[in-house]
Amino acid sequence: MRVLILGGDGYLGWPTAMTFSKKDHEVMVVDNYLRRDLARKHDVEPLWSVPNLLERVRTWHEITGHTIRARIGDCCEYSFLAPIFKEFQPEAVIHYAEQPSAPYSMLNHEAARITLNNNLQSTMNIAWAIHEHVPTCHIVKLGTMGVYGTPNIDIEEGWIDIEHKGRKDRFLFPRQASSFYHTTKIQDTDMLWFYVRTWGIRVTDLQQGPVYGIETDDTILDDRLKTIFSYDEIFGTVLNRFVVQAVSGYPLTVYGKGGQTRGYINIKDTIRCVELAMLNSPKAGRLNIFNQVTETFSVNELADKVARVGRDRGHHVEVKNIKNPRIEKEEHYYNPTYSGLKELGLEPHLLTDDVLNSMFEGVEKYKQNIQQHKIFRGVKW
Ligand code: USQ
Repeated sequence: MRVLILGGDGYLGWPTAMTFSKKDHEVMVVDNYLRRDLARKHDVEPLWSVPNLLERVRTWHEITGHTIRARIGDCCEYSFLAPIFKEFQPEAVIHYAEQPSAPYSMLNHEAARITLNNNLQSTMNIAWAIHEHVPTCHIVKLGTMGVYGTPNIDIEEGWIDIEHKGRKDRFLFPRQASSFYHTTKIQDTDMLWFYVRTWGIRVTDLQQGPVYGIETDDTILDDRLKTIFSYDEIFGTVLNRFVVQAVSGYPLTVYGKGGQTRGYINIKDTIRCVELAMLNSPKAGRLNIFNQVTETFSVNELADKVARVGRDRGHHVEVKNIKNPRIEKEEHYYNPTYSGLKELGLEPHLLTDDVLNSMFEGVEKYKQNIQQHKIFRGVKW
């Protein structure tokens, strides 16, 4: 397939591009380095630096003989994005081109504005470019489990049947996010659902939980092909952060009571899920939604696992409950459905001790790069 990957420089975008390219899809990546720029501006660069996207694409070609085309530019600029759709005629577009951090979106007015403008404008531009230039193209958009919040009922896979005063209909499952970033993802879904109903485009929305992991089959081919790995409070997700904290002797930062439960996923499974979604395009005029997680854990459970494996490896690991900088429930019911992607063929990589040990190995090699001041600064909600 001809696949356009927007946000192709990111934690998920770059490994997705390599996997698809290796499988002989015709891949083009697009990125404007927003995440790199924000990380530099806020002094929260990843654990190791990675070459720029054009260099990575050259290295990929040198090592595998496969070609990934790359364009540097902003998906919020329609005059940049639309011609790419017109010329490349993608059959699928993978939309990762969003500001991905909840804490960043709560930092200040400027950060909220960037999050809102970037996430909604890019999504709207993609819908228009498809409508105008390649109406059969399937949008696979990365959403988030955070759109649902933590309701006191089971979370369905995107949709819910409601009976009201004797009549029945099907609606998007109620959404109530707990950060401004997550709220833009709700707005994305609403916008795309409108265009699906109105223009008959095809969309799959992947509601993903926090991702962990360092490696995929392709990132290990050469150090220059590594994906970024963030451990700071703004761009790092909780499990990746805990492993770095354990290696550097920083007490694991459990927010509040630590009963916050989420669905988690290994980076290898993210890429497989995106591939399965892409290969199973909905019919015109349909919005597919999948919950992209493989198992659920509380923060306390994650901290216990990391502490146990870390101590077995000789690290001195402490766990500390600190005042929660976020407004979120710390004890709650959580029971999401996540069967759709498994029915399409996902075979999950679960969070075993082996997986944790390989994450520790990956981080220990870069221990000298860990800067403890990046770990916690208390971005408050
Ligand atoms: N947490 C801690 N200590 C930490 C960091 C986080 O206790 O040092 C807690 C948070 O309070 C939260 C949970 O761990 O309850 C998950 O936090 P996170 O920072 O790993 O994830 P979050 O901010 O929700 O966002 C991440 C990604 C985002 C994605 C989302 C999926 O950055 O792009 O959409 O995970 S989800 O959480 O399911 O909405």
